[in-house]
Amino acid sequence: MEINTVGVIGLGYIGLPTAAILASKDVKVIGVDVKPSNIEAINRGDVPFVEPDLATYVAGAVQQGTLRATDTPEPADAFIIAVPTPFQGDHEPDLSYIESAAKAVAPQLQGGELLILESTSPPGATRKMAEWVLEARPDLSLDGADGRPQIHVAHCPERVLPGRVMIELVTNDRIVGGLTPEAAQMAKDLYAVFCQGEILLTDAVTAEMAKLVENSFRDVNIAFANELSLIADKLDIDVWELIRLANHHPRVNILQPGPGVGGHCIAVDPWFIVDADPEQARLIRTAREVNDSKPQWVIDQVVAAVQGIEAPTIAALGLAFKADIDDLRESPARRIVADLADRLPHAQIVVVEPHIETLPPELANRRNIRLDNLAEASKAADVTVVLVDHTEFKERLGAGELSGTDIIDTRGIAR
Ligand code: SAJ
Repeated sequence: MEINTVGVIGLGYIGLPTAAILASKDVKVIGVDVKPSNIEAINRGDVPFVEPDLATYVAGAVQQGTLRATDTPEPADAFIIAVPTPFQGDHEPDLSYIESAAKAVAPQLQGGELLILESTSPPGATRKMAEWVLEARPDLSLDGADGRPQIHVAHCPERVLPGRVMIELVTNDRIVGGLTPEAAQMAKDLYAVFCQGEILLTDAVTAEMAKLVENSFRDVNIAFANELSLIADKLDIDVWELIRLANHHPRVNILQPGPGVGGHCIAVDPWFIVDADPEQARLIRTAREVNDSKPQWVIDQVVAAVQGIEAPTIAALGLAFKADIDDLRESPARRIVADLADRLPHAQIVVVEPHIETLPPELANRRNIRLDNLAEASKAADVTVVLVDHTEFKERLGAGELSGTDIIDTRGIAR
């Protein structure tokens, strides 16, 4: 079946770029979002968040008439579901957004359509999505049984890096897992419209796990580096020198320790594997725990460093979840600053974050936290804690700035 019209459900960090790139290839795209301000912005040709080059694609597609945003799904040949999958309770996946999307799409189906789940999902979520659709539409089927028209369901996880989305959508290889081989092949044909990477076919659960495993691999390896940083501190050796030396071995490649793991993927996805098999996923769970406990260790180090100083000033360098971005969501640095302000009410905390103009809500209006530049922070600080390895910090600390203060360096840039 030829796919001329695609409904994209969820116009966020993944849905909107996917919608825009398909529309740029002359596919008619109907984008669906629950947020009226997003719909209005997109229909004006604007993008409601920052992602390089995306604005050009969206403005072009809206002007060409190939992309339109609305609040309810409409009939289409294929649907791509790109909604959030956060966790709830004790790190259990929350599939309620997928369920709502499935129920919203179901009334639009006639049979023959392709449904793709793009959201990062726990194993079994694609089948669950199909079940929600078929509950609402018992007249349809996955296999054509009893003469009921078929729908084709596949999982195609996104793997693009924020900041490089428009490039990586085209160049990355993709994994496509079908509930049936036919569904996988149909999804491959659709992605081939814009994806120049290899498109690899498998079943839906393997595709779900592949995405989770990629991020867990990284989490486990960062946890190894973070654990080494604690051991090195006990032994009074430099963990960065240790890792640099060990990495000279041809088959060793240790990642970097830090103040903890931030972002909305690596700190979340491994829990989906733990939830799927709590008994066996021991290493994956421990890695999460090691990485999640690192911010507390950093806080304890700062508290120890200011002991005995009557009214200490602490310079906190960086709030973003990683270097050279302005994204503060799920950032360990943010948690460390907030907790320090609670633990040390008599201290002044000067936050330096060159990528923002105002502090996030939970840090703003706190008597003992202020945002300032590096020069001012450097003048005032008794103790400096490096939380993000922004290029600007690397250059200026490398040039000896802040060398007069006691430095707790969670990123290894002040040496
Ligand atoms: N970090 C360290 N030490 C390191 C590397 C990273 O502490 O050696 C920390 C970072 O500071 C940050 C966190 O880990 O707080 C995550 O950063 P990241 O750059 O490793 O990854 P993300 O979250 O920006 O994007 C990841 C990518 N996944 C992989 O590299 C396997 C991306 O390709 C995925 O598309 C994305 O997750 C996602 O959406 O799942």
